[in-house]
Amino acid sequence: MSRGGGTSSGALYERGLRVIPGGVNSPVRAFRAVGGVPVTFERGEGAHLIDVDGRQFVDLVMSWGAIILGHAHPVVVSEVEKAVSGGTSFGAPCPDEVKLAEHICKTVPSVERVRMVSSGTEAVMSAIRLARAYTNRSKILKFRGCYHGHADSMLVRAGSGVATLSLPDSPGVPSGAAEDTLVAQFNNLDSVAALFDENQDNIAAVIIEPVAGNMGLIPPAEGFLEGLRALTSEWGALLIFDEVMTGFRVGPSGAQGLFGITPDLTTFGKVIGGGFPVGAFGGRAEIMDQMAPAGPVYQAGTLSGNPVAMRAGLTTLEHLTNPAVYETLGSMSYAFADALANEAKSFGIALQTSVVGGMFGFYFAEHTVNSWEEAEMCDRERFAAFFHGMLEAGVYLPPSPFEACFISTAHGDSEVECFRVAASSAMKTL
Ligand code: KE4
Repeated sequence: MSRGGGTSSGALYERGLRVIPGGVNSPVRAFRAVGGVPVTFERGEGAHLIDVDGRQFVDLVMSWGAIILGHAHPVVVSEVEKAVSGGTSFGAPCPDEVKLAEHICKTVPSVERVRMVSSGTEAVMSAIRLARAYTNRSKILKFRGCYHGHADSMLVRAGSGVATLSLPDSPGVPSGAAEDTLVAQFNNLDSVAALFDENQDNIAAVIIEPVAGNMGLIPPAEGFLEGLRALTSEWGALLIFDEVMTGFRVGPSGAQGLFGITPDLTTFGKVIGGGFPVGAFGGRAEIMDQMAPAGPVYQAGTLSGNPVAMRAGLTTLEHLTNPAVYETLGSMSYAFADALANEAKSFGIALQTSVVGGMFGFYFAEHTVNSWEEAEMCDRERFAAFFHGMLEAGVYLPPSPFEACFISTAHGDSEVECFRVAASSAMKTL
């Protein structure tokens, strides 16, 4: 039995391998961590994906968190259809880019100015350039297992697909780019303080996923983010919250609102594009106004702020203004995580789960997981077997133990029950 995709997925994958490196346009999709043939999907409907062989799955990837209202949400589709009928990109200002920027600034108090780009990677890359320019320093401190996109300086001990493929770093990243990247341990303030003691006032910024979603799901330990804020302020470094994943997913003002921390810069992506290619970075006006053409720091993009993506993002965020939406997302995440934990318990299988807002994670491990070092000790073989058991039972999980699960407002009790039944049958095979 070829695990993973069915006959048509397999045929398309074979064709893809002949013209696309690895047959995919983003490595983590290739099932390398779990084996088998990647599933090719024809369409999405609410909480479900339908593959090219007509099989339906409960989707817990949701385009890696980008789809928070469910696939093909009727209002998003209708608004996008209206926008696209007026043209797709002008390379000039359009009304919705102002409206989306206003919405983000109103909803995330630390953001007074925001610049739209076309991916999370671009947002992070630009925020780092801005931090270096603003502080006139060169070093950037990141955390082992955190993933911030594929800009050279961030491909150092990164999570997500880099960890999935067990790439220590990436060839092609010149030592000059990597040597200015310092790496600390997530949830370990002493490791951060030590690097500041060592590098003094040469650190331009600390960049962090305030909730680590690229090594499974690891919430910040009590006091960790507060400690980062204190250390960066003490040393004159900027604190960058990479909220590409958590922004508008874990709460109306993202993780910074949830944990009450004010970063200097924030990066966004995924949800703010409503499924279209959008990233953004923002922060205090006195920092952001260093960006060209207001200031000297250059950054640009042909499709930045295009009317269709802006309309999709704005329509999506306008459906997320009621805080009750996040209470529902959070309780639904717990329903999935608890179903998993209960099934594991009934089979005597060691499993750890974690939940933050509209995302949850799990590890096959006896030990609790609070850092990359603990995440990488989880049982990857057991994860791979569980992944395929779930896939066979109609649930599409992220194909890597170093990713988080994402739900949408379209996920409900029937999806939880389907998930529970699938987990019960998958766990029998472990
Ligand atoms: P993109 O360039 O993929 O839009 O965003 C990069 C990025 C930046 N920061 C954080 C915290 C992120 O999670 C990401 C991208 N997330 C991964 C999923 N773990 C995208 C999936 C993929 O690489 O295919």
